[in-house]
Amino acid sequence: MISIQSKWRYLFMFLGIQLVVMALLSREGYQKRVSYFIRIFRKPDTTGLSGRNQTTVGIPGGDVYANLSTLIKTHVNEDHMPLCPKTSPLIGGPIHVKFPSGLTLAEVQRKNPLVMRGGRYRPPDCEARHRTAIIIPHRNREHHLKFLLYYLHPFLQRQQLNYRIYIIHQAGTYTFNRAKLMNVGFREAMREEDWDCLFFHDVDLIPEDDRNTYVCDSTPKHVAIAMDKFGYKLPYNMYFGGVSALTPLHYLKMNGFPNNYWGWGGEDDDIGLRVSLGGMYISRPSVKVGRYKMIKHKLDKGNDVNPKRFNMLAKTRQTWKSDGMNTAEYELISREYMPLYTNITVNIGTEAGLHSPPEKAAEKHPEKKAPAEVPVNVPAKITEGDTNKKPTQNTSNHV
Ligand code: UDH
Ligand code: NGS
Repeated sequence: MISIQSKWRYLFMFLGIQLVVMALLSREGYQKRVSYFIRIFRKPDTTGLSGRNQTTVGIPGGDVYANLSTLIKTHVNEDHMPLCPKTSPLIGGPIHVKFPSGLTLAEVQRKNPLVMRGGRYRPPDCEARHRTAIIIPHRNREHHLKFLLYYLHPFLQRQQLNYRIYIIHQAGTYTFNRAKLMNVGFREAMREEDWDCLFFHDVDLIPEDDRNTYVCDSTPKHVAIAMDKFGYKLPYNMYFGGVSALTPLHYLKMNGFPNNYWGWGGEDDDIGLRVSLGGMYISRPSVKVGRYKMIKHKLDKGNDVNPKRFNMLAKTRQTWKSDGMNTAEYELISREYMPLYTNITVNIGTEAGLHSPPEKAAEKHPEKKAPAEVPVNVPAKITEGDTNKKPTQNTSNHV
């Protein structure tokens, strides 16, 4: 018979063993085994949200930073790094997006310790399968940018991408030109690295599901297909706005984007048309994963609705070969390697051309110096050959 004393002994032994097991499991390196066990016991997802990419435990509460603490910069031999898995084990599905007041860029930086200067990231423990440049047209939207960076950095890290975020900042106060800024972004990103995919991304759209992978398809991809402002569905069939993804080859085939849409509207429809004029189809993610929350805002000062947009759209078939990436003229004002992004400030001129009024934009940024190897007064024309240029990476704040 077991006495009361030995019962206590057994109980303490049992608790002791449990403690040791828990301590072992919580050690780094056992994390994978823990998630393996959780996966075995987890109920199958009945929400219908888990697509074919879902391989890991879901993110508690959709926190985009969950799982990322398992990434630690280790001293691995970069020459012998294994290729990252086809589907990242860090992907978790739906992301809960909210916009807390008081968020600062310093906080975003603190939460993303592995992001290098210029908004550059490579997975620390495996060689990425995909190299993606994010191109964001920008002016006077710092508040939106802060939120986008807060969500986009961890989102891309969860996808184990080799990526960099480029902000293409229009200098001066002349009417905004979203599509021309994208042409600048394409050229400036490609001159820096051999990206295999470019994501053209509005600053106010926050992805809500990390199974929406930021990699290119074999055809141009319209990505922001389900926005909250449109009731999470496409507003119309040919819609190509918000976020899209193209390979350099797709971009060349459609002669990039138009340069002549000044002000709001129509340029995204023109880009959509160019895809078919370039002999390509549009691909899209599923509406379950291509979900975005838009940061609410009004039409910006300096971005009035473009009254010429319908006339211009009617002529795209005649103009796309003579207006696009082959005729994009601009003056690079600066390239700054900020902690969370590369900031490219550019003079894109006006409807009357690049040199009217030429000095104004530069005068507005007297503190910004011209980059050493790009002469400011020489219009930067894009040629096919340029897309493969790959100078050495400079990590200083100003080039
Ligand atoms: N953008 C800026 N600064 C500007 C204007 C536009 O950074 O001054 C960029 C930014 O990345 C933005 C994108 O260009 O996300 C698209 O511009 P938008 O957000 O103004 O366009 P959207 O169609 O919203 O998303 C317009 C809201 C009201 C339109 C009403 C027209 N009937
Ligand atoms: C279309 C615009 C697009 C615009 C889309 C959504 O009408 O540029 O609405 O606009 N095309 C033209 O005006 C020709 S939104 O609801 O986001 O303001 O992207």
